[in-house]
Amino acid sequence: MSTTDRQLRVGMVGYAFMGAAHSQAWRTVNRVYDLPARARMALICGRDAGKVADAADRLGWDAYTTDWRELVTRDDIDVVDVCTPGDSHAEITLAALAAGKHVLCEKPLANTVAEARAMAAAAATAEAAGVRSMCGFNYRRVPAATMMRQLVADGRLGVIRHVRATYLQDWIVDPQFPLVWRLQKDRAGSGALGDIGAHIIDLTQYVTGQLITGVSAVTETFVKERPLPAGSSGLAATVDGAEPADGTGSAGGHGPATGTVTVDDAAVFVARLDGGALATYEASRFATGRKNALRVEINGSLGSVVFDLERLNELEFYDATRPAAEQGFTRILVTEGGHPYMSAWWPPGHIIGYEHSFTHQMRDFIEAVATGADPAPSFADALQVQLVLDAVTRSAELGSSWTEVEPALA
Ligand code: SOE
Repeated sequence: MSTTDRQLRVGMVGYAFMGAAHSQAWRTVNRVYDLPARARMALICGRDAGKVADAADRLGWDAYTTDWRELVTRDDIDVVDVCTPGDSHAEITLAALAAGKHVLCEKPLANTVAEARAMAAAAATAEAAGVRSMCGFNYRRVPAATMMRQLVADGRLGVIRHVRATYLQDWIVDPQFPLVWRLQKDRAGSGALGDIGAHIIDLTQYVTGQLITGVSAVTETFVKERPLPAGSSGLAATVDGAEPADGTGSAGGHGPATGTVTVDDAAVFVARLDGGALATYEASRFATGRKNALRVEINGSLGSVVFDLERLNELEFYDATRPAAEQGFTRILVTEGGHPYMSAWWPPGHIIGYEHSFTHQMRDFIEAVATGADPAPSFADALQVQLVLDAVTRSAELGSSWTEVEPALA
């Protein structure tokens, strides 16, 4: 229970998968953590009045609107939470920052580097006036992933030599799966690369404290034409067939017409990090049997560590400083009160799940807003991820030629 009366009135735009995950977290966070402010789920926005009314009721919001411009300018809103497809992140976020609202924006920050630069610049200006902004790379807040960073920062791995990251899904393996908005470049920016590749770029840079400086990449679109979803513009359905984030149409079955897939189905690249490590990345929606498999392995001069989202309460740690006879990968159960974020949850051994990463995200954001601290990942951090995505795309277009990541301060 929070011991404060200070309220942060949240307005959220979008109510599909991420909107539901964020709602769960806003609902829970003050019941679990004692924080300097209490989030109030004041207003939710979507374009379709009937659907957003239902979402408000189902997800626990006080009121709803169909006009995001009203939401970002209302005097009784303090925080704007952007959970829409990428094509509206920049417009909503820039308007919210201009209105003096704190902003939490889902990943990837934007669809283009130009948009991300504008958002990072606006966030820097707003920061001087006490306005905070953060990008929603939630996997940083899985306790085992946070602990992985601590092990690296404490020097337990020594000099980092290798980073090996994969994020694999299979939800579009069927060529008859419809042409949903995530498969449209103008709505999503890119495909597997920006949707799930962005997560492993952010996570590995966060864990190692090293930034990617250059890449050599290949991308592929295995199925180039797909049926349009019936009863919609063809751009509306979400990954799980739920309502689109902005209520732009139905997500039902599909009809006879087809359309062109304009994003990558898979992206694979090698990279150099500024601390000297060599890294490999694979993001795919065609990894048959892999539903949401994110794995990161780091090898250093003194040890190795492995995080696997399908076993998110654990870390595998190899400590090369131990006597040879005792060496081997050790499974650490990350459920002790002393582990990151865990003191507020259950007794040791009582595991947590995917949704907790969002609760931890809201915890850190509320604390930053209430205390005036800088939340991370900042929009500047998210711009850097966007620059890596851009370098990967350019490299793939140039037949995998080595491509430097543009500096953020260009
Ligand atoms: C869909 O591919 C998706 O929901 C991503 O958009 C999320 O960021 C990821 O956490 C799970 O998969």
